Amino acid sequence: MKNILVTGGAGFIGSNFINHILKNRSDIFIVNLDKLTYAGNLNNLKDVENHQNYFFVKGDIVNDELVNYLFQKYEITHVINFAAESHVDRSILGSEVFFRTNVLGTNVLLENAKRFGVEKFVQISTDEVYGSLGPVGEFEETTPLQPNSPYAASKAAADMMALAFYHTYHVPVVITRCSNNYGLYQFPEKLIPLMIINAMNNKKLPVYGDGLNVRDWIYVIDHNKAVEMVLEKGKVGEVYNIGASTEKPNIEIVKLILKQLGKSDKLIEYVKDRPGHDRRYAINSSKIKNELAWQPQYSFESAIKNTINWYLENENWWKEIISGDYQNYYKLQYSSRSN
Ligand code: NAD
Ligand code: TDX
Repeated sequence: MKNILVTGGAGFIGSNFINHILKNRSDIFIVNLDKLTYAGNLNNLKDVENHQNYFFVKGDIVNDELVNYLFQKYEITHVINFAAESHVDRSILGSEVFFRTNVLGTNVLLENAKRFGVEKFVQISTDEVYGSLGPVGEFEETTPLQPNSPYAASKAAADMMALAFYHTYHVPVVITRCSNNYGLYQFPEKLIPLMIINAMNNKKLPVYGDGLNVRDWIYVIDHNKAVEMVLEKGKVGEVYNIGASTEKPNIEIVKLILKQLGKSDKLIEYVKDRPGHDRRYAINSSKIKNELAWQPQYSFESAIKNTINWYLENENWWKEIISGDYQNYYKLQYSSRSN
């Protein structure tokens, strides 16, 4: 039995991970430590909340006393650190909480992993640590880090600390760097859910700059299967890129969403660009494919369709979110963006 401390398990990727694991594995016990910030949502975990191999703890990864207690009480053997402040635009509005959670929080987890001698520590990082690409080329694991937003810089700092704990103390760290995820339960501040929900409400769809920035998209289940594989077979001290080779300019995604929802392109509004906006991401994931035999299984065409349908069928999930503090965030984010 593995006793895994999953942090940030009430967020988008973490909750999909927990749902996936508890449905498919009986040899894993999960302690989910999540602060339940604006992005954490226990509704994502309704199907598993009473599962015998699952326990939820509301708390902060920066709280060393709590983390120490959980390692001891649940005899933690593995850590998967999803917890983070994850939205680039929010990091541009204010960077402090990004440094606190993403850097100090990771450090607290690493210290405890060292103290208790875990078998593996999976640090969930991002392709954004590599910076921005021109029209050609891809991010390799060896690409030098050049983070451009406060979010990306905080994730890069956490990666460096994790690798330092491997080299100095032999903490069995493995780092994953994935490209842009989409799927069920994604908070509607990120491109895809934001555009779906705005379109459903006949609100303007704010496209930054010329709409030609490119992201490399992966369905969240494919990402999580890669994380599961890294947990099992990933070599310690290594970094694994994860992606599905699905590059799309933002405007293409926005138009696809409008088309599927039967809405007019007139809802599109080009707004002022994100400051420091990375132009293009493209990830080379040959290493995880060759060394761990991972392959993405979902096609973009069918998984994006399912994702849009899920938001159509689950208005209760997102209506609760957008009726809360979300409106203040939205006003703050978009009041200064109109061209
Ligand atoms: P998210 O914002 O949806 O969820 C983050 C979760 O972490 C929330 O449940 C939140 O409550 C929790 N959290 C925040 N601060 C915490 C703290 N101090 N202590 C405990 N819990 C805390 O994020 P996501 O999109 O699910 O991303 C998960 C991870 O994957 C992040 O580390 C992110 O950097 C990384 N990542 C995301 C993407 C993407 O496209 N979303 C791509 C690559 C990597
Ligand atoms: O309203 C919008 N309009 C718009 O044009 C929003 C929210 C975004 N965009 C653009 C900016 C980006 O080029 O869409 C693209 C995607 O934006 P986000 O969804 O904010 O994602 P991104 O900035 O690429 O970062 C994401 O991928 C890597 C995640 O948020 C990170 O957590 C992850 O590490």
